[in-house]
Amino acid sequence: MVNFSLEGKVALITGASYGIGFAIASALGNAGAKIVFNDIKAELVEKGIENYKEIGIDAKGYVCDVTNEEQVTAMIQQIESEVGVVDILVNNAGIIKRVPMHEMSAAEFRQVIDIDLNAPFIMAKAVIPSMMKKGAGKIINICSMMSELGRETVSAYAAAKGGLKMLTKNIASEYGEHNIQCNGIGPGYIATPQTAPLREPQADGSRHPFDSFIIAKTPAARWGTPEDLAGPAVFLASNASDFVNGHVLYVDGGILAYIGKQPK
Ligand code: NAP
Ligand code: GCO
Repeated sequence: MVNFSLEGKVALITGASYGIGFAIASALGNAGAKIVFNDIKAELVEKGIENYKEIGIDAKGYVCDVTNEEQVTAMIQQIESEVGVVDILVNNAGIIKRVPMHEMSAAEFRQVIDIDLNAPFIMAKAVIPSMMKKGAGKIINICSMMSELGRETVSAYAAAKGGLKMLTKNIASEYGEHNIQCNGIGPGYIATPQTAPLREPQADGSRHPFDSFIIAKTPAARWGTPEDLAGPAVFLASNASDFVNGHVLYVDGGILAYIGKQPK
């Protein structure tokens, strides 16, 4: 019998007050996991707890900047004493800056790398020792189309998400013998606040050019929703994927497989 249940597991999803993190945490909660999440702003943690309560999930929220190793270590210790050892870590928190590379400051580049790549390292490093003691663990890194492809203005983000794909493979390689599986989810273009600027209707009411571009590039001919990521996340968080390790599962409606629809 394939086991997709997460009963008795503690799942920590970073940056999960809303967006993709909220959808993944909700799915893991509905599969039986105890949900723990963090956000960098206290008011968003409070809002997130309310949002989870509205869908029947009694989540615990913590204020923590995932780039700050001291805050992360303290948060993991608090979670272990208040809730239990983290069985499932989803490194979801992330930002993007859309700036032509020759105009991007080094500080802006570093900030994106810090949140999108250094933080998943800090978070994984904080939970792996207890997973090793327990003899099991699941780490899921939220990668991107930009783990495979580049595009104008997203150099820092692509570098971070490309690095996150390789960090995923390296954690899988280094900790597989401890029955810790580390995989990635590579969402396609998903309708969340992060991509709202790319879907902004034009002054004349027509679609944003990038919106039309993504529709033409996606065999499913639609943007993804955060809920499209729910099933893949439950699969990678469950014992059903115990022999899947170092893999990035692209949930992109087929973008990576498709040359794109010929313009009329
Ligand atoms: P989003 O709507 O911008 O949400 C990002 C979340 O991360 C927010 O809750 C944000 O909290 C949190 N966060 C940012 N910096 C943080 C920090 N230093 N410490 C803790 N939390 C922090 O983004 P999303 O679209 O849901 O994306 C979530 C993840 O999926 C990101 O890693 C993104 O790169 C990835 N992704 C998104 C898409 C897409 O099309 N949307 C596709 C592929 C991959 P605040 O609001 O307090 O800043
Ligand atoms: C962009 C988008 C993408 C998505 C996602 C695609 O500006 O190209 O924000 O980067 O966020 O990462 O998988």
